[in-house]
Amino acid sequence: PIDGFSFDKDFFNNNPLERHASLDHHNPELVAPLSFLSEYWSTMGDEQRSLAFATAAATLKSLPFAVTTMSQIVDLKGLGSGHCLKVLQETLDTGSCREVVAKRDSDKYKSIKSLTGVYGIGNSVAEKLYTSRNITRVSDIIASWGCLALHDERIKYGVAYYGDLNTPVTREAAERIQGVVRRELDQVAQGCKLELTGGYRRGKSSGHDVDLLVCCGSNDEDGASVSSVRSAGVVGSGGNAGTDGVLARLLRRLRHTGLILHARLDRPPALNEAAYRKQSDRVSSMDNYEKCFCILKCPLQDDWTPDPMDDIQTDLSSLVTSGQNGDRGWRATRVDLVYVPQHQWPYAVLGWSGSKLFLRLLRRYASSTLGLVLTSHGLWSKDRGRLLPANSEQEIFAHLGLTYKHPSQRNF
Ligand code: DGT
Ligand code: MG
Repeated sequence: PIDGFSFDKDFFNNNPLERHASLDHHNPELVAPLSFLSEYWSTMGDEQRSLAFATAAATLKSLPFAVTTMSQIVDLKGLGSGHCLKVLQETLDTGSCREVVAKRDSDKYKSIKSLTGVYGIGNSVAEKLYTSRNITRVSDIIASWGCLALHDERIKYGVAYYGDLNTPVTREAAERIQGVVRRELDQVAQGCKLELTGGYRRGKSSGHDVDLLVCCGSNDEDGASVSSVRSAGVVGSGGNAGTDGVLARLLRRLRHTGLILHARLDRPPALNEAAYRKQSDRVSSMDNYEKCFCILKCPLQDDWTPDPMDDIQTDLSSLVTSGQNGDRGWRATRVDLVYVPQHQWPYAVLGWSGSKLFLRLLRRYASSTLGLVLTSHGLWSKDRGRLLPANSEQEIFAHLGLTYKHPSQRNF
């Protein structure tokens, strides 16, 4: 017993997926340095180290008591090697950690952090810009734009709307986006589901983007065609031309109403069941749904309506000017629209509700303990490839032999 709590350490250690990780936990001071180190390594492109610190942070988040001495935690599973323990010891002893302070203040980290904050710039491009072009800030990108040869079109918009896109999106704003998308979706097809997932579903009050899943029932599962979306002015990638599906029609409406600043449609080639399973052997969070990565105008007030006649700028300097105009009734917001066929809905909702670490642990558990393959598309037995159907998240947890976990407890 610790401070009156009866804490079953063996159960805690042996059943990591039965732990509850809520936003409001007992150890914010100890979680902060570990979360920072996870974020640090993710920014610097070392996902393995990032994962180790994220796992340690999640372990502390799910403890039912506030840690006061190292003896309470030294033998907890999930705290990893001595490195995390050292960080925790110093934080408990002194209230801070020198490694965290040094890393947070390092010039390279600050630069890579600024550069990867640009939509469309990942670690490797940021690293190249920093090392070979001496680019350290977004203003450097703007100043050297002509000679940087950044061909990914998203970057131009990421630079122009940098301020907006790096300001957390409140739940209220996310719901307003859901409202405007709902309005246009209802014009496209009747009775569709539109679910706000990601961190908001786990109870977060803000996030970096708005993750919306769309499902229009079994009669309309073809998603969007590249040709029709291109004609709506949206950049498509890959995929086969097909019939004009819900996502294509939705995007066209959003563009016509003047809500889209940028949109990139991702229509992966159709996969058969065997290919779904093969793809999921990677413990990746990527899936094969048709989706659109957008930057939308999020109204600042409920009564704002977009002007469809607004000029859509495409050159960087006009975009930057428009991006810095804070007085326009909207703010640029990253929105992911994902089209989900009805029979895969519960799996997609589970996959897109996160957290990324929770899903990673769940997939690994399904695979290594049960010999099953779990993805955002379904759950299969590895040997015979039998699909385990589910009508709800509860049924998925039941297939996995786990107690149902409410989204608010999945903040690993
Ligand atoms: P945020 O937006 O910073 O508040 O945090 P989250 O938790 O909403 O994280 P986010 O938006 O990056 O992703 C939400 C969940 O959706 C996460 O568990 C992973 C999943 N997810 C995100 N992007 C993709 C994707 O491209 N494919 C797949 N399969 N899953 C994705
Ligand atoms: Mg999100």
